[in-house]
Amino acid sequence: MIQPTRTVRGFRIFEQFLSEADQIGIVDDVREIARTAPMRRYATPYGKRMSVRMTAAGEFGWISDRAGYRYLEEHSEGTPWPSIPESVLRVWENVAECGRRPDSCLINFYGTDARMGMHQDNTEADFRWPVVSISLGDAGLFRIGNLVRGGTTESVWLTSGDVVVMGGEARLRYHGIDRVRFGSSGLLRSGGRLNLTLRVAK
Ligand code: MD6
Ligand code: FE
Repeated sequence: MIQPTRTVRGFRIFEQFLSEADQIGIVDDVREIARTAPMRRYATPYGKRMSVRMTAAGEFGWISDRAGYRYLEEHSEGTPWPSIPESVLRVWENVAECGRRPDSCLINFYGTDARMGMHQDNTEADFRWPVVSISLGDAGLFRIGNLVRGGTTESVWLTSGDVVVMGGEARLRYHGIDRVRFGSSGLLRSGGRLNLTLRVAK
């Protein structure tokens, strides 16, 4: 199995895991997904809107609204989410080290000033399965905390082509994106950061 280049509080980080050609291929696949299931800014249960734009692929997409966070089988009434592209499934196969395939791929887009507050990924049915994340485009400052809110944190810059595996004892650690270094990568013509997270939702 391929070894991570860094491990921070149990998050296994594979720096520059994807070649430029791989990255371009995934961006093309994401554009196709966004044509079918357009990116949206969801409301949170607390009544604010997220700054990040989101869509999803797979059997289950992740959504948020005033009623809470959850996985849904459709992105608009009766319309299933697009399937997870092969280019993305291949990444999971290479790093996830588990017997399941993901059934959900959440896609986040960060424009200027977008960020994501500290959170746990805890809406999946079984925390034995890891979450695998792919970063594309502008660099994002990823903050890693603890199993409960608060306490000390460590931050790492995730750059285009980096892959992170959150599993094992790190599976329920708090984490977030403090800021994006807008314009730091040439991958996306108009700038911004894309992050894909693969999960076993159900
Ligand atoms: C992001 N990532 O990188 C947000 N979650 O934009 C996440 O929230 C995340 O990177 C679970 C595992 C890895 C992640
Ligand atoms: Fe997360």
